Amino acid sequence: MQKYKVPDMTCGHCVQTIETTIKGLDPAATVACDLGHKEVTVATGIAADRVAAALADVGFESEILAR
Ligand SMILES: [Cu+2]
Repeated sequence: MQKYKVPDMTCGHCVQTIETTIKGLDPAATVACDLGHKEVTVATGIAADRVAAALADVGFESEILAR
């Protein structure tokens, strides 16, 4: 399970953007956003660096906590 810290994820709209972006990379991905902790948990076969790069492209810098 991949885990990311996403400090700029502050509301439901951010969550929507993040989910849509990750599912755009991998439609089979499972994405869980924890707004309180600003953490995103992802189950996917896509490399964490690619997921982080896609999030950066839509304005969300992230720190990979688990790959
Ligand atoms: Cu937002």
